[in-house]
Formats: sequence, C-alpha cells, structure tokens
Amino acid sequence: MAKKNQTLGEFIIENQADFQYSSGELSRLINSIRLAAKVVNHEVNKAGLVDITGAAGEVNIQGEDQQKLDVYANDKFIQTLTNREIVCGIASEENDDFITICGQKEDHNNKYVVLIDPLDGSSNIDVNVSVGTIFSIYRRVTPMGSPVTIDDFLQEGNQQVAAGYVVYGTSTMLVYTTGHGVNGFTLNPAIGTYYLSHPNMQFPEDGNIYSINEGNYNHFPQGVKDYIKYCQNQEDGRPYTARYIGSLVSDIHRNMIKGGIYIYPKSSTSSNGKLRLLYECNPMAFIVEQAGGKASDGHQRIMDLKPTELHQRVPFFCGSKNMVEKAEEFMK
Ligand code: P6P
Repeated sequence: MAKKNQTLGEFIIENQADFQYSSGELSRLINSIRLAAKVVNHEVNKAGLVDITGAAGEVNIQGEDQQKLDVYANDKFIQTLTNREIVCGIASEENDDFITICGQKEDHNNKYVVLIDPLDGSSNIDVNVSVGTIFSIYRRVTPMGSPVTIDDFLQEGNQQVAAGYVVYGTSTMLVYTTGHGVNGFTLNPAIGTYYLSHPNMQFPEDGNIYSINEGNYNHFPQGVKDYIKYCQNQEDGRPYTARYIGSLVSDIHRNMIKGGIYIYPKSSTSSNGKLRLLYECNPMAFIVEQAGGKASDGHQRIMDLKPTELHQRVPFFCGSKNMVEKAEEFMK
C-alpha cells in the first residue's frame, strides 16, 4: 500500500512484486529513468542562465527545430538507459531510427525496450513554461540473443509493462504506472530525492476544463467544432474553462488532478493530428486509463491501435471518462 512521503526507492522495493516476471530489471529501469530525470531537471531549471536554450541548429525527424535542451535530454536518457544491462533497444522522438543495445556481453540478452519523448513541449523552454519527458516500456517480442527489430517497437499500447512522465514544472514530478494504478513522486531538489506526494492518482470522471488549440478551429473536423461549441454553451454547468499550455504532459497532468479533456484532433492541415502514437499517446493513455480516465483517437481505444511505423501520428482525445465519451459522440 502506497504510503505518502515514502521515497521512490522505498516504493519500488515495496512494490517489486508488481513487476511481473521481472527479477528486478524493471525496478532498476524505473530507477535509471529517475536518475536521468534528475540530471535533466537540473539543466531545465537553469535553462535561462546557461546558453543551452534556443535551437541547436538541427532539425529532428519531425521537421521541428531541435532545442539544445532536447539534444541534451535525449543524450542523457539514452546514456542512462544504455549503461544498465536492462534495455535491448531504445526509440526516441529525436532519433530517426531505433537504437540497438547489445549489452556488455554483446549477446542481446536484455529484456526491455523503451520508447521516449525526452523533452516534450520543448518550444516552451525559452519562455519558461513547463515541459516534460514521456516514456513507455515493453518486454521485447523477438527472441533473446538476437538484435531487436522494428517489431519490438511496433507493439500495441495494451502490451506496455510500464509508462510514465516527468513534468518539469513549478516542481518536478515523476508520475508512472506498472499496471497497478498511478503514483506521483515530487522531487526535493535540495537532496535529490523523490517523495510519494500523489499516491493512487484518480482521473475525475467529469471535469470542466477543455484543452485544445482553438487557433486551428477552422481546420478541425465538424465533430470537433461542434464539441468545442458544446463546451462553450451556457447549459448544464457549462461553459467549461479553456486551459491549453501547449505542453502535453502539463495539460494532462493538470486535467488528471482537476478533471478535464485534452484533444489534439486531425485537421485539414494534419491528417492524423500531431501527437505520436508510440512515445506520446500510448504511454499517456496507459497512465490515464490506470487512473480511471479514457484515451481514444475519437473512435477507437488508443492502446488497441496496431502501430505501423515508429513516428506515426494519431488524433488524441484523452481525459475524464465522461468528457471523452461525450466528445466521441460528436465524432460519430
Ligand atoms: P500546438 C509539443 O510540441 C506538443 O507535442 C505537445 O506537448 C503539445 O500539447 C502540442 O505539441 C502543442 O501543439 O500545435 O498546439 O502548438
């Protein structure tokens, strides 16, 4: 049972049994993410002081300017995950292809693959708005002893063994699930320890916050336009409040605490929306569902979608169960 103010280390040890079939690797994997997040947090928190903000002059596979902190965070998470003999492959938003990790004995005998968005919302860095890290963990599906293949990464979200996010906000939090509920840990930067501050997080079934970039209104499908008008009209306790930070982790974290819905739909300018299935939507969907919320593409459960490519995008409706179901009614 989660006890408030437990440290993350104590929590992992006490809940080791949750990590099915794992002889401690998954615990060590969560621990390595914890460490990398501390290192990245240190840099994020002083981004304005040290010349590491601003574009790194590179453009990533998404065609987005890479911020220097993007590159730094990506390097740190990959380096930390590579050094621990647990992971056999990593896919990152910042890398065109997946990375094969053969292990110290070069025998490809590590059990897990990790998919990661190392610094989501990074365009917010230069304006001092919160950003996040999102990770998703699977057991490999190809035989141990052989190099990972794309099949190890193109698994349905319902196969995830763990998923989580770090939100670098007014405080830094690590929120994750291993399929036994969702727990949030707040970092005390003075001593570098995470404490269990949000045990057993529950997504309110209802809410009055809707999060969508209404600047794209004219390009939305009619159903989305109609749902936005539903949120704004004066009946049944509406209008809702519009809250949109432009940082997926922050928007969903707030909505999970207060109740609300986050939508990034397809549009006439982006036929599958903007968010990536493998390292944004699936991990957030796992967390949201484990907290009692819902996540779909407007029609189908996100975690049942069969991935076809590493960086594929999907429309994303995510949040309070009753709000997502109402929005889906408008999408019929
Ligand atoms: P837009 C950040 O780039 C991101 O991937 C999410 O974190 C965020 O919710 C969304 O894109 C913002 O996109 O098009 O509204 O600026």
